[in-house]
Amino acid sequence: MSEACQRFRHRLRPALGRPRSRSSPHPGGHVTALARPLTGSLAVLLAAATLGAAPPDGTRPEPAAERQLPVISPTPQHMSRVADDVRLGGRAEVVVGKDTDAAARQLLTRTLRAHGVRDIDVTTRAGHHAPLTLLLGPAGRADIAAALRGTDVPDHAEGYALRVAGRRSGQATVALGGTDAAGQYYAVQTLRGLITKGRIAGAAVSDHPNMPLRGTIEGFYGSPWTNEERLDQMDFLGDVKANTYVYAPKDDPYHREKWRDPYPADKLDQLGRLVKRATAHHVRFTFAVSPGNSICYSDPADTKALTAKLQSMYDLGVRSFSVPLDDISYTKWNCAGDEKKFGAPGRGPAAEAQVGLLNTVQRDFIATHDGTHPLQMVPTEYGDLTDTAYKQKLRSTLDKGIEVMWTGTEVVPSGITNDQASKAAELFGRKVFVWDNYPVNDYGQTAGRLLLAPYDKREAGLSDHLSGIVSNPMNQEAASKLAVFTIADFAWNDRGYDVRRSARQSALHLAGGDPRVADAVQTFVDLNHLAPTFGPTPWQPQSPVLSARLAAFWKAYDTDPKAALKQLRPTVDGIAEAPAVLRAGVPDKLFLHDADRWLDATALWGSAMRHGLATLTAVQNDDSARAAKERAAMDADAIAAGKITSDPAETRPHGPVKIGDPFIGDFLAKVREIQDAATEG
Ligand code: 14T
Repeated sequence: MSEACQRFRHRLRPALGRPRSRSSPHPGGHVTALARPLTGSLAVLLAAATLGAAPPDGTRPEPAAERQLPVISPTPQHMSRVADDVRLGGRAEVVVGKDTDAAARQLLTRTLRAHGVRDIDVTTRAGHHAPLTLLLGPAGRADIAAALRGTDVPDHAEGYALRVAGRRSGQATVALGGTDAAGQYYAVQTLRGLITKGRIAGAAVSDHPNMPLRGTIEGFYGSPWTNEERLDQMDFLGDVKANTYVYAPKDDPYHREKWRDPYPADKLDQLGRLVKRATAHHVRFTFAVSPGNSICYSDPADTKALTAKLQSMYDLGVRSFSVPLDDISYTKWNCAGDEKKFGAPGRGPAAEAQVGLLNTVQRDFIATHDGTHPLQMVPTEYGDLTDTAYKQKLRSTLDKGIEVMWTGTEVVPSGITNDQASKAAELFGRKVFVWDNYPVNDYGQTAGRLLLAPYDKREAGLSDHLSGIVSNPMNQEAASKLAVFTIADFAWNDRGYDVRRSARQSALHLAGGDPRVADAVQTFVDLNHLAPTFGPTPWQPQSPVLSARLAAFWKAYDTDPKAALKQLRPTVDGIAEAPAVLRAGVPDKLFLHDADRWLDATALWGSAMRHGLATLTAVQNDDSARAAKERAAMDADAIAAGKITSDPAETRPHGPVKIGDPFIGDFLAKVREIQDAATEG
């Protein structure tokens, strides 16, 4: 087992010692039977309805244990109700110690403030002057350990235990204990999720990630993210308990072509700000430099140039590094010296040269610099499971502490199974770190598309074979968050992952918690329900909701057209109105910018469909003049929608914006046929 794997080896203590009569197994985790997450708005509404509502006359108050807990994402390993909900008033006391994590503390006070707690006393000793006391620090701190009252503390990096306790006196305590600094921060993130309508749900949570590395890799071709987008990404990654952002934009010249050159001062400045923001959210800003297109492996000056580049990033505060060697040729050398040293070009010699470089970086740079995380690399053979001289060399000679990335099979995989991941781990001689090309949209088939489908077809149990998963997202940072939210959920708790629940939670996150806005988000997602696919057939079903409703509509139309039209109307209205609901209700301005043209197109296609329904209604009423008018309006909207293209400055490749295809187009075509037939008849 590699050093890295040992460091992160999962050791879960035996299940909680207490009787758990109310607990029912939940895939990958345990939540009380009644706390089993309901999907979506129902959960939110129920939570809201049961919190603090006075029971109607003659009914007994609901026992605390039977009230719904809010849905927390990523899905915690264990969560149960142990107390009544606790009201957040105007005052609270936060008890910290010298080992309290600064980021966690800041997040906690910000959270309390955001929920109207104006008077916050941060102290090192509880005075219990305020109605609410929050204890934040290592789980082993005496006051925290006592207040956790036996809540299991996971023996695991980035783990935490949290317990809410109300007292008859009206005083309440919340214990937030981490197994390390990141764990403290994640305890506070979970606390955020437990707050609804001014109340903290009375929960006990024991939680830890199943995969040590979780997050995103900015590793696509085309327009790199702006610094504003990257800063936004750091905040977001913290929210979803992800700890990794790899900086590897293919089109940053200083990352690839000009890898030897130092960053100019202004770029360095921007990177420095980014590193700080990442650190404030327990995100490891991982700097990647890709020298493979021009490096001379046998020239010590090149190795020196590489470590100098890494050093400049170390000086900015970077502690995580990667040397990707993807998308380069290993059938030619870049200098005569390499041919002399390693022989004729080929897979084996290429691996030998790469291993020489990487082991040197590991030994002379990573191992000699305080606080660094294991070096990461991307092999040139990153997307298959064929054993070759290249992989043999890598697994037998590459330093065991180095993380090796792998994309799953076929680069853009339609799924990743346990068998495949276990095979990859065997071939590379260590757990692999998945670079998942999801939801990246930088190649031909994705022209004009936003890929918004939630993460799917990655098998539960992958955490046994992987050291982590990072998403390679779209050129559009904010729009990528819909899918990345679900990927972070899976990487935290693959066995507890539920795609429908995660998709709903992701929509709610984007909607700032508003269920009605989240419904519109999900309508929009349905029209862009795609994932990266190299082949001609998408493996994620496009528009699963709309396509099923349209199929049902045409079936019903044959027998009872008026009823069918009435039934389809809310779906069509939902599409036509979704853009306005999103524009008014989504607080994320970057998302609205990313989605702008797709929202314009959705409004037009929705309007075209409305005119389509009106055309059919007019045909049913034998009103041919009206039918012709509505048909013309429908065609005009469809033509206008078809003219919208993606922004070439933003995306690569670029093309006409696609929405709900082919279903909307097919629907309109059928309306035309019916109207034509009625006219002829
Ligand atoms: F390093 C890798 F793991 C990787 O996936 N590299 C690139 C990546 O930068 C890109 O965003 C992604 C999706 O297009 O795929 C890789 O690049 C390819 C791979 C191909 F097989 C580009 C074109 C290909 F045909």
